[in-house]
Amino acid sequence: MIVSVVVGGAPTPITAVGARVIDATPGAVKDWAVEHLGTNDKPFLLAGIFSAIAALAAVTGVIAWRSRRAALVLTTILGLVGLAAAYADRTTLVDTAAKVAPAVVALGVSVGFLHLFTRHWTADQQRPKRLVEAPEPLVAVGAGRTAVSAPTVSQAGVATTTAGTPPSAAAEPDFLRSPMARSKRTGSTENSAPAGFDRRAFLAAALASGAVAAVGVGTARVFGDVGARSRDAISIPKASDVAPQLTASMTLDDVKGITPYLTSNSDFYRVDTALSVPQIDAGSWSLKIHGLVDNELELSFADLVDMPLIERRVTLACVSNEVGGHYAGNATWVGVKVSDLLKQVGVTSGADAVKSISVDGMTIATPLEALTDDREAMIAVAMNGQPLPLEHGFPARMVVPGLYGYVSATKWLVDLEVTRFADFHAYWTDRGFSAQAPIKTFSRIDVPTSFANLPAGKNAVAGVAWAQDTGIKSVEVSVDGGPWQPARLPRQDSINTWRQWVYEWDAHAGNHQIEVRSTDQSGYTQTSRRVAPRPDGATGWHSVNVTVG
Ligand SMILES: Nc1nc2c(c(=O)[nH]1)N[C@H]1C(S)=C(S)[C@@H](COP(=O)(O)O)O[C@H]1N2
Ligand SMILES: [Mo]
Repeated sequence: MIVSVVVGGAPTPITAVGARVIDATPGAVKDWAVEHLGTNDKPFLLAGIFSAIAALAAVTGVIAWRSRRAALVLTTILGLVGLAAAYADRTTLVDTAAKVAPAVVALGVSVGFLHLFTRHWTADQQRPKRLVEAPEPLVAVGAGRTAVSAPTVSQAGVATTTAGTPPSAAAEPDFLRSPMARSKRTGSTENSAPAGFDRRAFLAAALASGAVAAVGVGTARVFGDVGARSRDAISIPKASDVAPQLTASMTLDDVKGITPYLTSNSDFYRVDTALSVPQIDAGSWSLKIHGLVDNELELSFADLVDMPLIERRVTLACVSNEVGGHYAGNATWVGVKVSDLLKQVGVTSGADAVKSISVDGMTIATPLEALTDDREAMIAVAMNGQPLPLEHGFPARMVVPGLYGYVSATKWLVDLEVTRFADFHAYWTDRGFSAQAPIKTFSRIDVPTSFANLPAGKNAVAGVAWAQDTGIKSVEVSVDGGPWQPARLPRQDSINTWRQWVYEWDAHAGNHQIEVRSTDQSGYTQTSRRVAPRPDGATGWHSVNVTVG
């Protein structure tokens, strides 16, 4: 099972337990994890769970030394915890199989092998301290050879030698008469093994459990690859309404060290609560639209991409992004306008929100207005010319320009319910984040980086700024608290995309602090006041300190 996580990245009871840990983690701890561990928070959590499992396994081993029954009971309980977590974590039918099956196998394998490993261990608290076990459970591993040791085990689980209390002849195992075994006996750790310990059987069982793990990896991969195979098999039709041609005049990509205008799929930030990426087969996927509507609708993937498709460049941003942070990315998306879908179902009066649900149970509430106004919110099916990457929501996700991801960008989307804000709860708003969360006007210095050493003279100070659904009007730079100097901006692509900026700085020797701020097209200039991401997004000017000369 451990191998299957490491090698296959497939869902296992471990990730299921992890998912429950994530859900139960207080918001503040989650903020800390997102902020300090970034996208590494998942490996970090898994490493933590593995350590805990290793510790539990060691404890179980020690317990088994003293009482097999207690160890078996403990292992069964742990297996059931994993099974329960896997069951709670299930989503689709395939997903249930992919998650619950490994948990059942894990339970069976761990209990089964613990039983096998310790089958002949007879050490038990109930037994007198220095009793040497009768060797009935000897296992013959080969003609004339038995590999069972029979030292005594003290009450504390620490082995003692039998010196001075020779076992009765009847109780003496064969090996005690073999010269090799005898020589090993003196002072060897072999004596710390419980009665009935069989090294060969132990090795065989260990090998067998390795084989079972390998089969498990294979099985997990077959289940686990459903999404990848489906993604490889589909193609997305061309959009009938395409984004304006992207020209060199809209970017500053030639400035060294600047964030590229378009973020590649592999560089795109990822923030979600999914420990194992949901695996969805587009062929069996469907999207339900229901709630306060005249006609409910259920669309297959083919139905969805049969509708008119639009192509737009949109910059997504995460509310957890700190000043200077990198939880934002700009991509070309293709999808179906949410307003087209809502027209088709007919929204009834009184509705003011749409609750979207992902296959893994994420619930996100979006204001109805943001889904129907001219920002052109979409159900996206392609990202930068490819079907959505699995990590970014394959086969379909929401993209709503101008709203932070946690109130809009539902990945692995399966359900849309037209409703009222007053009538339900959503995942993040239950954890202290605001229900309404327009992206705040923001700017970041990409180059130079903090603590860089620069030559005196002309240096490019550059970065990105965004104010989705409003548009960036200007960006200014201040050095050492001096007057704000205008940065140069390329031609605006769209109000929903970030804008790169550059300022030619004539640097003099010494230590300097460079600050940036932007003004959006509503006339709002970023405040210097630093606030944390919770509850509705960070504010403050980004600055870097550099040494010149
Ligand atoms: N199913 C699901 N969708 C989700 C999330 C999630 O945890 N689960 N996180 C949201 C958040 S907080 C953000 S910022 C965006 C990030 O999208 P990305 O990972 O594609 O960059 O996805 C949103 N959609
Ligand atoms: Mo987010």
